[in-house]
Amino acid sequence: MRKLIAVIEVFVFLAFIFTGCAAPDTQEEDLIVIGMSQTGAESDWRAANTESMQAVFTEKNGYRLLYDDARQQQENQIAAIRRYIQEKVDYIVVMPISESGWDAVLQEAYDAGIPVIIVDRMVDISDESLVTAHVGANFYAEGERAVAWMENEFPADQEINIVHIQGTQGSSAQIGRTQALTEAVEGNPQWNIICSMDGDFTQAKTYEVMKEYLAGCEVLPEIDVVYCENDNEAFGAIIALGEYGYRIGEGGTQIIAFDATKQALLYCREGKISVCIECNPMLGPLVESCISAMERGEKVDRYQYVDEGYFTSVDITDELLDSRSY
Ligand code: GYE
Repeated sequence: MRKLIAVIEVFVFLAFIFTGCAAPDTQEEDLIVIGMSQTGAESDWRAANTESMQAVFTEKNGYRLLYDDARQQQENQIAAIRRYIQEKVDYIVVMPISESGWDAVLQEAYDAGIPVIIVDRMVDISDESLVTAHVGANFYAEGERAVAWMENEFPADQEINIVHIQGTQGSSAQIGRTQALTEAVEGNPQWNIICSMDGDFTQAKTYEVMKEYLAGCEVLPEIDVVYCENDNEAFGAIIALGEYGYRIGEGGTQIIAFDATKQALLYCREGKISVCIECNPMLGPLVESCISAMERGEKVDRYQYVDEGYFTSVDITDELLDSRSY
């Protein structure tokens, strides 16, 4: 029996040599292991962001991607990072739900010698060196683009009523976009925020809070602008406003939305969304080039921002829609 096993072992060994195949273990060992902690799946933007990462971190490209969906809970993200540290992954990639509360766990990753790349939103930490790089967007600049559109759209002496629907509280996207609006309102005595709500970046929550707000008004207010901090919030707001008889678009209630996903661009072409402020979710290639540079021993820039713009109905061409994959 033992002889038979030995013969089989020799045969398997020769088969690997002659077919040119490496044993599966060796192949696995060559892969760069990425532990990724994604915020959740709250929006179309998020789905596109996850897909963009999965498209580049493939075995074909030399990677093994471990993926964890934190379902919008920071404690789930922290638990996933701790698991990745124990598993001794090569890199940790985090899309942080909020800015605060990361010092301890990122220190643990640092002590374990695992580089951490923060993607999309930022973290607010006391020691910057705990993070190797941040790949994402400048959310304050996005907010400034929305404010510039408003300044251009409404005459300076016109009183305007704004409903502000914020994103997930404490996330960089919420903080930056909110800050730009708050500062603009402080500088424009004619601009009034008549209501501020948390839409948590989802269509369902925004539909709910918007309806609740309108249901609680004795007289329906005139609303000139709804500043939605992402597209899905805009979709929810449009449905709720429609149910209360609001006329959406120029001359009525104008919707501002952030992200510029395909569905929002289609709405923009129809006039349902007046301006789409772009936020690019396709960050996978940039994160991958950052990691491959580190693999080659090169130093990478700590902050890497993507270029973004904005769109109004005149910009929505068939080519743009065809080229939009998300
Ligand atoms: O705008 C929103 C998502 O952090 C930039 O999060 C991201 C934001 C994006 O849920 O749709």
